[in-house]
Amino acid sequence: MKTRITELLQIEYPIIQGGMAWVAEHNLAAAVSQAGGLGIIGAANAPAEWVREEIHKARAITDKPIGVNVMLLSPYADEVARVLVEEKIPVITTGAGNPGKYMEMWKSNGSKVIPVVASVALARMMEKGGADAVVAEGTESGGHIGAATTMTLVPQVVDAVNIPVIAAGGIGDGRGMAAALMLGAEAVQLGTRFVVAKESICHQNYKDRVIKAKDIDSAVTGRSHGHPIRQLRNQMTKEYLKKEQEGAPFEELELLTVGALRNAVVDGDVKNGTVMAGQIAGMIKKEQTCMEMIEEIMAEAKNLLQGAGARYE
Ligand code: TUI
Repeated sequence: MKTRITELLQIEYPIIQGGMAWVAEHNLAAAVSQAGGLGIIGAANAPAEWVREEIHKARAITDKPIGVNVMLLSPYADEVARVLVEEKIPVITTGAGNPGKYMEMWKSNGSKVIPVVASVALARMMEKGGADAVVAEGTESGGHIGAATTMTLVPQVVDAVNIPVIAAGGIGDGRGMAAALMLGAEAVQLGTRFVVAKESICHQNYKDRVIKAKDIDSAVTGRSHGHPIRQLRNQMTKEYLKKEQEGAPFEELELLTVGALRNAVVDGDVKNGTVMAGQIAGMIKKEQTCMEMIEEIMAEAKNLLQGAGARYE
């Protein structure tokens, strides 16, 4: 399956792995790239030297291209941005903000830059600023989210820009991928499905919680202070949402979540930790290797797309 994204990124399949904080480290990224997709190391809130080491470790596993996601709210974003130049990273995605100030530095170094956007306005601005593609991420996603759904955002972004669009949010299998391509996307980005990959270093408790999740098991915290985060319901979200309803200040709410994502991903505290996952978690039923996931998704999507014309005559 060739699209402008497979050509641009020099990958076999138009499947990209999301840059999930703590989860998207070198083992997962290398496995996704080795399987023909694009693996991404998530810089999240990590210091630049951690990112550099992860890049080196991933390169020791695979010769295939690997990308890095820069989380723009990170206090280390400037340092990470420079490390990506030094390491000549072929593909850079960004999240949770506007990467405008880094664009020239990255582009002139030969990187392909792909901002994650949650609105048509930012997609247009990114195209003007020289982005090679955008990820249009719907509110079904896990973690930090925008307001529009994938179903509504993707076709509106596709209509608004000429650069290729990658769909994200609520996509977990070949049906979702086929649907996204029908909306005009030229690749998909998956996060939650890869959380439960065999190569994912995520704690087994976290993987089990994703696998056991039902369709309406996620909650969104932080709406009151403008940083909405989708995660699976637990004791922590219950307390957080209660406090939010009572009008607790940001500082008090933040106390509940300091280190909480690490506690869930690394230590397996799925009760009081932050279990970020998208709405598609309810459909994810088993651990598989990244290769098995990608091959299954591609086979299903191809089959659906080939039959799509004939089925509704
Ligand atoms: O960035 C994400 N998802 C994330 S980042 C993250 S890190 C974190 N860790 C612990 C606690 C809190 C956060 C977890 N999940 N997705 C990409 C994304 N970007 N989704 C939405 C946006 C976005 C939203 C607003 C991008 C730009 C924007 O406005 C830009 C502007 O400033 O105009």
